[in-house]
Amino acid sequence: APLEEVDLPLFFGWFLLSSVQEKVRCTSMDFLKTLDTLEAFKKHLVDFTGKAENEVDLEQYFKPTGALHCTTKFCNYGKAEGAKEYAENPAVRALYGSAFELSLTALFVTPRTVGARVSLTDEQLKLWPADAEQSSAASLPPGSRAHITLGCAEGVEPVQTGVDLLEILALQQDGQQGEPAEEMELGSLTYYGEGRWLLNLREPIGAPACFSSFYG
Ligand code: ACK
Repeated sequence: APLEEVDLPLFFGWFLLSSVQEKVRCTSMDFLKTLDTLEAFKKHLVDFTGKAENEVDLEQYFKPTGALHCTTKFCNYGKAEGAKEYAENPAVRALYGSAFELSLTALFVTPRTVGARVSLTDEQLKLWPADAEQSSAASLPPGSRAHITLGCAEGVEPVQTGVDLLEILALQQDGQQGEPAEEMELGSLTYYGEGRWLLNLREPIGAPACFSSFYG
C-alpha cells in the first residue's frame, strides 16, 4: 500500500503504565469475583448463561484483551472517518507522548464486556474526537464513551465495551435510575436490566498513562 495509507496508527489513546495496569486488573478481578457470589447477581444469572444455570465464573467468562488503554480515536490506519483530521489536530500533535493521569470512576459489566469508565478532565477532552459518541441515539456529552476495556466474552470484539457503556449512560439520561443492588467495599452497585451492571467507585482510581498510538 502507498505510504500515506499506512502512516496513521490503528488507534490513538492513553496507555496505562505497567504498574497501574496490574492494579486495575486486580481491582477488576476482585470485583468480578465478588459480583458472581452476590444474590442480586445470581437472581439475574440467566442474562449471562442464557439458561437457568446456577453458576458462572466471571473470571473465566471474560478474556483479557491486551495492554490496558483508553482509546481516543480509532483510525484503522487512516481508513476510519476523520482519522487524518484527528492526527493533524494541533492538540494531538502537541500532547503526543505526554503523561496524563486518568480517573477511573466506575466499573461496568454486561454479558459481552467488562470495562472501566474514565472521567476526562477539560485538558484530556481536548484530545477527544467530536464523533466518539455518535453511535449512540442519545445525545451524551463528549467524553461519555471514554473507557478502558478489561475483558470481552468469547467472540466479542473490544469495540463493544464503549457501546455497552454508552447504552448504560443513555438509560441513565433517560431517567432510568436502575435498581440499587448492593453496597460493596469498592462502591455502590446498580443493575440496569439485561445483564448490565455498574459499580460507581467510592474512590476513583488514578491511573498514570501516556498519550500515544498503537500500530499493531
Ligand atoms: O477497547 P477499545 O477501546 O475498543 O480499544 C480497541 C482499539 O480500538 C483497537 O481495536 C477500539 N475500536 C475498534 N474499533 C473501533 C471503532 N469502530 N470505534 C471506536 N473504537 C474502536 C477497540
